[in-house]
Order: sequence, then structure tokens, then C-alpha cells
Amino acid sequence: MLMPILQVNTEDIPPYAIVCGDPKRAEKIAGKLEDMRELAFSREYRTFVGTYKGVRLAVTSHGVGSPGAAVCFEELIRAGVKTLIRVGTAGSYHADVPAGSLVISTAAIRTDGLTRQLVPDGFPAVADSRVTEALLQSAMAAGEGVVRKGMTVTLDVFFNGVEEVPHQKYKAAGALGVEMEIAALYVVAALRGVRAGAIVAMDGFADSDLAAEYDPNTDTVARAVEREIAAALNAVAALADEEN
Ligand code: R1X
Repeated sequence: MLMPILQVNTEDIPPYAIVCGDPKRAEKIAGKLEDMRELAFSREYRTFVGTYKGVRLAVTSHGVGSPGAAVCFEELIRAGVKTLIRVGTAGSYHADVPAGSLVISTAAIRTDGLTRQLVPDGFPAVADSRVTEALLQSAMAAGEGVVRKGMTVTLDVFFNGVEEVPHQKYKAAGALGVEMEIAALYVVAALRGVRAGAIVAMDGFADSDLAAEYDPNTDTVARAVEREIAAALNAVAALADEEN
């Protein structure tokens, strides 16, 4: 069956998928696969399939923001994906988790509008614990650099308007950083009974006092993205190994 938005056929989609915002990053991840082929490039959703350490997986870009990303997650799941890992970027709240650090998101604070229209207030957006553990292990093995796990915030806002985003409160409550899609991933995965996890490379500081130096296009961030890609691919291999 053809998925209407991703434009991929169900029979081509394996049970594992790595998802990322940027179609160019999807291509970069796909470049590390054997027997790789591109299935479709529809809107912001670019999908590849291939094999890593003997495991078939899909790689799809989901664009920026929860509503569009949720379309991607939903169609991948309808097509047969059972494990989704987001490989993304996020802004940090903590000086000791600077640009170049990796964070594995155990849960997302739901400040987005999308999940409010899917589930009631109080419904948690949580990662699968086994996927989280596999990501942590593989991230620590993926080279030098800070690796942390903890809560992240999912916002809809990227550029501020006139309303204040309460970053200081999220930080005080224990969030490590902020991005724009993980809550959608965890809620859609929970609703559809599949497992999901996420790893993000910190690309600067979201906190207002530290945000002045924001530049996501640095070598430091590029190296962290390489590490998180390796971590996600090896997590997929480890998770598939456990199932065999
Ligand atoms: O998740 C956020 C969004 O997709 C992080 O980076 C993007 C915006 O640059």
C-alpha cells in the first residue's frame, strides 16, 4: 500500500526507522548503509532504505515541528515500523552540556500544540526504556564528548514572538534542553503501540543569557551529529540483535 504523504510502499518499509528533521541529514545517514536506495522525496519527507550490520532499516526526514513530523511518524508506523529513533539537534539549558554534547531524551515536556490535540493533559511523552538504554550505550562508545540522558522540552516556537517562553522554569524543573519534535514522536508511538527513542546533538544554548552565540553550523556540531548518527545506527543493530 502506498502511504499518501511519504509516498512509500508498505512492502518496502522494514521494522526499524531512524528519523531526522533535515532531508540532507537523512541522505548522510543513508550513506552509511549497504544496499541503500532512495524510496521517495515527497515534500520535506525523504526516505531511504538500506542495511546496517545486517539489519534493514528506513531513514526518513520529518521536517521542522511536531505536526509535520507526526505525519511522518504515523505513516512509517502504518507502513510497519515498530522502532523509531529520532536523530536531531536541540538547544541546551546547561553550561556543562555545551554545543557538541549528546543528549538522549528520556521524556519530553509537552509544550507543543499537536499532542494537546491527540491526548489529554497529563498524558506523558516518554521514551521506550530499552531504546534509551541502547542509545546510551552506543553513544558512550561513539567517541569523545559529553553524553547525558534526561528530559527535554518540545516547543512549537523557534523564533520568539511577544509571548515569553518559560525556559528558566523548564530548566529549573530539570530539562536538559529544547527541540521541536520529540513529544510528537513519543505520543504517536505510545498511541500506536510501538517503541521510540531520541538522541539530540546540542547546537547551542536555548537559555536567553547564553543564546547570543547561537551558530548551529560549526565543526563541533557536525562532529556531534556524526557521533549521534553512529550511536543511532549501532543502537538499531543492538536492538535487532536482542530480538534474534
Ligand atoms: O527540533 C528542532 C528543529 O527541528 C531543532 O532544530 C530544528 C530547527 O532548526
